[in-house]
This record gives sequence, structure tokens and C-alpha cells, in this order.
Amino acid sequence: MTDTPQTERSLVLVKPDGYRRGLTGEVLRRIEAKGYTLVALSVLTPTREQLAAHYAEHEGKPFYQPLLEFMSSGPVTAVVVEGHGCVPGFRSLAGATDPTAAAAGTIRGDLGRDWGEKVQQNIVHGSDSPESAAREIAIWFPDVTP
Ligand code: IDP
Ligand code: MG
Repeated sequence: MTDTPQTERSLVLVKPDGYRRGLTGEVLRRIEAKGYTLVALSVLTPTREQLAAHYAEHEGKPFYQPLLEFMSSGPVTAVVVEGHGCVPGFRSLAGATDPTAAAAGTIRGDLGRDWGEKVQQNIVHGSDSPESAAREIAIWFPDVTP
């Protein structure tokens, strides 16, 4: 019997700006074109509780409250992505946090810009480590194995 190939999972969010602008399909297209698999997908307006858990590491920072405000302003698309190296791989597809500085060819670089709210509206979230991914998947998809 051959071993099952080792894969990892990442939690991706198409943020309210990306959802409002109709960019969900474009983000999913890039994920699939890279060769990653969509394991679970949900369109929902996040609760404050979900967002507080998701962004716990940023609590107390100046941008924390505005970030929660923005993230609860409308629907997001939450996705569990799977594939070898998909955690750093999706971060690479997403590009730098600041969409103005993000390289062309990346989601944020190609599709994002400064809307006068500094860095906040940058279209996507992607887990920054496999540990973060497991924690975040449990928040957004309690029924899905991290
Ligand atoms: P990341 O999304 O690239 O991992 P983080 O530093 O984890 O970036 O920040 C989480 C999110 O908080 C960012 O994606 C962005 O939406 C928002 N954010 C980060 N820094 C700032 C800031 O200085 N002002 C406003 N929003 C920020
Ligand atoms: Mg982060």
C-alpha cells in the first residue's frame, strides 16, 4: 500500500471588499489554477465573536476595532484550501499586506489599491502557518477536519 501524500490545509477568506467587488471567482480561479483543492466553501457575514477569535493576535492594536468593523460589514467567502505547501503558497499568491506595495502578479497587487483606509481592504486573508490554519479552520468550519 502506498502512503497517502502529505498535504496541508489553509484558511482563506475573501474579505467583504473582495466579495462586494465580485472578485470571489477570480480569487478561487487563482487558487485552483495554482493546483490547490477547494475542500470547503461558505458565504457568510461573520459574527463579532468569530472575528474576535480569528484576529485575537491583533487585539489592542490601533487597527483592531476598525478591522472588525470592516470585516463584519458584509458577506465574506471562507474557504479551506488543500495542497502541498498551500499555506506559504497562498500567502505568495496573495502578496504583501499593503495592496499598494504588493507585487504585480499577486491578488493584492493586481486587484487591490489604497482606498484611503490604509492596508485594511486587501481582498484576502490567508493563514500564516499550519498551526494558524488549524486554529482558523476550527473557527470558520467547526465540522471540517483541520
Ligand atoms: P496579513 O493579512 O497579511 O497576514 P496582518 O498583519 O496579519 O496581515 O493583519 C491582518 C489584517 O489587518 C490585514 O490583512 C489588514 O486587513 C489589516 N491591517 C494590518 N495592518 C493594518 C494597519 O496598519 N492599518 C489598517 N489595517 C491593517
Ligand atoms: Mg495575518
